[in-house]
Amino acid sequence: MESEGYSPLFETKAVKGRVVYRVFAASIFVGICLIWSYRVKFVAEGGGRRLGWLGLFAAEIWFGFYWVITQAPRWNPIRRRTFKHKLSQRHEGEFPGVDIFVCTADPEMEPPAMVISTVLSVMAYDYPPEKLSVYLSDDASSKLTYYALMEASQFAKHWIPFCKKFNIQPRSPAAYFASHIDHQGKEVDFIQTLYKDMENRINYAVKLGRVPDEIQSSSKGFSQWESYASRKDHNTFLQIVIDGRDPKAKDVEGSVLPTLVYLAREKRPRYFHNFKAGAMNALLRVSSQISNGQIILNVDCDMYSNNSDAIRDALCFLMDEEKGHEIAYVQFPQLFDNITKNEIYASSLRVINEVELPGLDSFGGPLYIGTGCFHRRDVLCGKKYSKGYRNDWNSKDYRNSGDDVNELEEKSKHLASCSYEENTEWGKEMGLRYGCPVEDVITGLSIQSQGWKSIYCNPERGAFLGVAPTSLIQTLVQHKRWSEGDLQILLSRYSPARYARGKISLGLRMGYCTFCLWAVNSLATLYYSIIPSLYLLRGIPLFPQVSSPWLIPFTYVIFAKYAGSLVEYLLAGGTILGWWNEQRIWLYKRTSSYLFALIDTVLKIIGLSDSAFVITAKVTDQEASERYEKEIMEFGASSPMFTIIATVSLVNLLCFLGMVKKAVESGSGLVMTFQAMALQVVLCGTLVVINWPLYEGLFFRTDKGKIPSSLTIKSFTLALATCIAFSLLL
Ligand SMILES: *[C@@H]1O[C@H](CO)[C@@H](O)[C@H](O)[C@H]1NC(C)=O
Ligand SMILES: CC(=O)N[C@H]1CO[C@H](CO)[C@@H](O)[C@@H]1O
Repeated sequence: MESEGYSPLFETKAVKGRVVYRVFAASIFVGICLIWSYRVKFVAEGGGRRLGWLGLFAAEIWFGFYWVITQAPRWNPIRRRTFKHKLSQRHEGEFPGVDIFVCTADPEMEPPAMVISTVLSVMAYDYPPEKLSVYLSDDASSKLTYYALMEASQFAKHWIPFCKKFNIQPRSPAAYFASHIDHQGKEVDFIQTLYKDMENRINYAVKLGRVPDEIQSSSKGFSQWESYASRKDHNTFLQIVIDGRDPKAKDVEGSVLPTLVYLAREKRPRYFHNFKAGAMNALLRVSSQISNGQIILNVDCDMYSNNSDAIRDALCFLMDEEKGHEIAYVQFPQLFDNITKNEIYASSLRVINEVELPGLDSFGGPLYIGTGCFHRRDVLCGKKYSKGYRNDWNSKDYRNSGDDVNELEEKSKHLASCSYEENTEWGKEMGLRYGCPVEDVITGLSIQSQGWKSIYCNPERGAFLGVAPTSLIQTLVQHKRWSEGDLQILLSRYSPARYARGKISLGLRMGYCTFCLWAVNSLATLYYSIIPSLYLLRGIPLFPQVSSPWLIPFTYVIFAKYAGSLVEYLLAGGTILGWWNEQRIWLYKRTSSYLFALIDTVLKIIGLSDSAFVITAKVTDQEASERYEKEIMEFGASSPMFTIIATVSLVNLLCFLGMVKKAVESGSGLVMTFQAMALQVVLCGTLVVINWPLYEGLFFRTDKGKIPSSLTIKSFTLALATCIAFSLLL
């Protein structure tokens, strides 16, 4: 659709099959209404049975309501495609500056060698290097990370020209050499040797726990650590490691290098540091003095760039002459490169990436998920949307090339000091918003509420690849933080249920609620996965009998819902076993992570607890790593979360076995029991089957990843006590 010489830089297409989906969804909704009417019409008699019945009804009301909410992202899905050749034809000479922020916070969980591979991958984008600046924020203020960055700055002189000459992908050296084992050619071997040597030096220093003295004395940057008291008490360390405007800073082919900056903001025990949001805001200010790029890309330190065109993809949206000026940020999906085929921890976020985020794009744009996102600097710094706003890409706001670098460093340091933000709007209306464990989502919501749109960009070749959790506890802890943060957004002043009304569309508000209500799901799920089984053990039916026509809506809703979710999962590129594994993790997340998130949020509201930011470890030991590759579930630790999921699984096992035993003993047989309580038998049986890996971990395994015996005893006792108490009381 070209009109009067304007030809857009991107196109938007509706996904086919929407009508079919809507009819299907409507049929499920009818089924849900019938289930509700059944519960109202036949309220059970008798104290005990009635109680169980009403609880189920409440759970079904919740599930129905939540299901309606989750239809928003599925209602109107779209796909976007960019035209990068048009972008270069029209704008090649006037590209804006791009500042890339990489955040790290712990050299043990996030090894320096991994961090610099990410840094190198983003330095090697196909983009004019004089317009590219990379900032590493190190909240651990670790000499080791700083040292690794110094090494990387030397290696970059070989790596960047090598990448561009041979147009290799991906441009993270670690990922490249891991995936191209059988490469040929002297040049490749040379670079690989350089890389391996550097990696060895860095890993040696890490193993030693300190940077060797001769290296420290050879570089003036290390002297900054003289004032260092502890990780939580030190000055700002700021070093322009490569100054792109320095005529001497050239790679081995004589081309300009991107600017590279190390920052460890000031920390004092008296001042709260606001985690990653605080680090990002310090970076925003410091970078405004050094390069002041109009576009900001932020990536986590484990998320290397897998697609050297990603900046150009993002610019196709932001620089589009017609629609570009209303777009605040362009979010790429969070993808992972260590996912096993059947994703035992469901960590690929497949449905979120392929269904929910594209679905929200049609209602005003995806959430900001904290990594792989291109922002407009102005907007991130608090600019409100106004009609007719036009960005001037030509405003070259660069410092003079003659400025003294040392002076610049000294001048910029106070911008990263603890007290700088006192009595300012930083963290409130400017920069990333503070006070929420998911600072990214709340910031995105607040930007959208100011009238801006966002875009979801999901090119065929994944743009950013990170490290997914490789054990059950990591997965559960990560989801606890996410669901807790999202729930806090619902209760915060930015709540998509209240504050955002009239500011963003209803579809988008429902979309946010899909995530914000994760934690609330815990109660209904816990009820549904325990109570019907206990009633089954007692022989009390809570669902229609096989002979009753009311069984039809139940069966239809269950069957259609799961068939729909399976198809969705397969279309998103998953496997059948992967889907099955996801159902298991879904159960575990809801009964543990979400439950704890809900409890913690309630405690926080009544003032009894504080939230903390937990970093997910990016390292695993050898044996655990082998189990991960064989898709064997990793427990290993003792955690209250495991106690819950193990107890629930054992309650179901005991109920199922008890039911079979009773049915056989009473002579009436399994057929009679099934006719009277078909759905309870199926539900309990499914829970037993899906929990199989857990029973293995409890009883059969002998490796280190099994469930500790103390936990086995504890959860078995709890489960047995629950069953007995229930039998006696009812
Ligand atoms: C990452 O890039 C490589 C090419 O270097 C590609 O083969 C691979 O599919 C990409 N990964 C993802 C997840 O898209
Ligand atoms: C850090 C980490 O755990 N990386 C692992 C990702 O998965 C691959 C296998 O798929 C392992 O080899 C890595 O060690």
